[in-house]
Amino acid sequence: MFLEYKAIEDINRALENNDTHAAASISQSYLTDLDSIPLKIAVTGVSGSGKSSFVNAFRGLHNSDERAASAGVVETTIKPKAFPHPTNPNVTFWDLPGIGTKQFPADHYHKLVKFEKFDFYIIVSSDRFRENDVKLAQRIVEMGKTFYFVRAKIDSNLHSEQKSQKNHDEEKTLQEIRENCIQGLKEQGVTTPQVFLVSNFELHLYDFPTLQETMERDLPSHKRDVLILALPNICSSNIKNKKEVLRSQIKFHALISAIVAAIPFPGLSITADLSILVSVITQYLFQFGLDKKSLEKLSSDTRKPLDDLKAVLKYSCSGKDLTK
Ligand SMILES: Nc1nc2c(ncn2[C@@H]2O[C@H](COP(=O)(O)OP(=O)(O)O)[C@@H](O)[C@H]2O)c(=O)[nH]1
Ligand SMILES: [Mg+2]
Repeated sequence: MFLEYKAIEDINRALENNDTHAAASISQSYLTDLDSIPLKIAVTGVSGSGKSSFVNAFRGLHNSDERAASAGVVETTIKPKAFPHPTNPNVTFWDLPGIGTKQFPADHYHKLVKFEKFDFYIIVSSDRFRENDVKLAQRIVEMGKTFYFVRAKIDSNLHSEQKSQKNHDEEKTLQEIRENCIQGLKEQGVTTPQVFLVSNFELHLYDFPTLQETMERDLPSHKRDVLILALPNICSSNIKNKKEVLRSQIKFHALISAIVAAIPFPGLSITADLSILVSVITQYLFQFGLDKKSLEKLSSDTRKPLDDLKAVLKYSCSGKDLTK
């Protein structure tokens, strides 16, 4: 917000001096700066807990996508590996090696993985949280950073419970798992643990929506918008929040477009203006998951034919089909 007010103030000053070029260039650098605010999310936990699947799901990718982190393979991460967000490359997920291994002894871990460069940490487990996960959480707190415990594979717990119990009560099972994790963490010395139950295959269910809200609340405001744009399009509130963030940027695009359109070269202005519009609209299609790859994923997730999904999209932009 502060950055936005400052940019508007500077633009007003430039316009008062009739310096439209300066106004356009302030707008442009404001938008460029927004795109380059980094958000670095560290994800860690033992091999097989669901880290890679979580990183993929958060980025809106199937495990089978070529941009996905490989899931289901036994791997020993030996150094932090970055996975950029497909549409917001300034957002990166870092698969961290587990703490307490030979290469990463607990006492030197924070130096080896350069703790300070991450905005927050997600510790993933698919059963109970291990002593080493807790050690890591304690180190993170010592560094003044935030962490969240994610208990993955909740769908498979519920599925087994459903099979084995006659009077299956989903809410009760979820509460039991949540309390069990919290209790286990308290026993290991975490005073107020926050645990989020998640299925990496159905992010809109269980505690992922609460996890998103908690992350948004905890981040400083200039990073909050970056997170909002990077969240998966799993519910209408995410889409609404993205809309608000993008809406607040429209005036800057519009100003650049208006100034470019005012350049007195016949033929050139309209082309330049259109190319700005097409590029902004294309960017929006990616943000809202309406590009070709995202639509294909949606079609496979919802088992609705791709052509049916495309048929309800009502937009045109200088005659181009932007979903191709
Ligand atoms: N049912 C279910 N399976 C999951 C979930 N997350 C991961 N898996 C499976 O668990 C296995 C290990 O997952 P992976 O993401 O590779 O874990 P990593 O080793 O921690 O990166 C894979 O076969 C995944 O398909 C989940 O939320 N639910
Ligand atoms: Mg992995």
